[in-house]
Amino acid sequence: MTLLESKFLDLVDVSVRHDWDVSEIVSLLEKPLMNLLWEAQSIHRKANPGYKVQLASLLSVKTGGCEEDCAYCPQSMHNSSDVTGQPDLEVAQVLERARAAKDSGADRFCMGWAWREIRDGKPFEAMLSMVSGVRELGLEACVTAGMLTDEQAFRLAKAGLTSYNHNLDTSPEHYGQIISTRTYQERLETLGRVRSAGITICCGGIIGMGESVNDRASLLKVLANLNPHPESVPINALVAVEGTPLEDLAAVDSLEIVRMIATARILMPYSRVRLSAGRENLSREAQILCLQAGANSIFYGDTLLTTDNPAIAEDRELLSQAGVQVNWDVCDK
Ligand code: SAM
Ligand code: DTB
Ligand code: SF4
Repeated sequence: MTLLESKFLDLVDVSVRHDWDVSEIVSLLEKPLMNLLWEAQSIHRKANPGYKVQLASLLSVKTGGCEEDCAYCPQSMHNSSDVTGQPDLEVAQVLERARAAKDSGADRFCMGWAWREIRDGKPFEAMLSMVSGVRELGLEACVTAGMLTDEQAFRLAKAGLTSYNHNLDTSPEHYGQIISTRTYQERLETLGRVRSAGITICCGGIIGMGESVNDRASLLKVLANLNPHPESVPINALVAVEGTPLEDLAAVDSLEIVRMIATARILMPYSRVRLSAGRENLSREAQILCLQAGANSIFYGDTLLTTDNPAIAEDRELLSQAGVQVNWDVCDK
């Protein structure tokens, strides 16, 4: 870093707040783009020096047939997408995929179950073995599997789980338009159980579901006012899947994603902000703007849960063109 850069960064304020109100956040989301980018980038450079991007690989362990009615989700049994219930993957298959992810350079392995809530029994015991197996490979382990009890959270923590993903998805005000089979409050309670068990939280949302700027600000307010902030904040753009009630929605403008990421970075300076679903619709330049605005993680690997993600080779080229730091030693071995 040059002397001038370091003198500038000395002046940047990265205080961590938990008392944001919606109007302040709307003002950030609506700032002239250049000013928003300047502010987000300054905070990001000071709080997370070095532009390091975490690569998170994603695998669907239990696919389809979910009882919840999330309007965006191809895995809901209320929707008529092509995704049908599949047999659960077994521990050995999952660990093989985790090893391959590690060999291609991933730092974190995220596993998904299309469940409303975790039930005890054989699949939960298998989940615990997957978590400990992923940790033994030296990767961070993340699980997303719906609601859970205190006891289940405690057992996941004991198995070594790094993080539990449980998204709030949209604002409390817009939630009823998107999901009717569970409440916002239930989501918050699960997050509380995860936190109490000592597991880090991965919690974010989706844009492009017909929400207003106020809704985006309101979601960000809930996230930023959690204390501590979620360690990871995935920002997804809706992947409009045929057969879901949101299938006809137009792809969200890429600059809206940049704005959402920049604002999340300003509100939660030290969290890992993940540029998540929807990258297939983003140009290389839009993705680089997202990284510049403060995204410091991406989903890495050819598929998300049931939909496509950019190919590994394409991402490696993108990241090297952007000059960000990733775990290349592993990739190049
Ligand atoms: N069933 C669990 C739950 O809902 O927490 C875990 C799996 S669920 C598929 C994980 C997250 O994926 C959802 O909370 C949502 O944010 C995201 N997601 C699902 N479908 C999506 C889509 N079509 N576009 C963008 N994000 C999506
Ligand atoms: C998150 O926020 N996004 C990921 C992960 N957490 C589990 C899931 C995206 C799913 C996109 C639609 C699909 O592939 O089914
Ligand atoms: Fe089920 Fe999760 Fe999909 Fe909702 S988002 S339908 S809870 S898999």
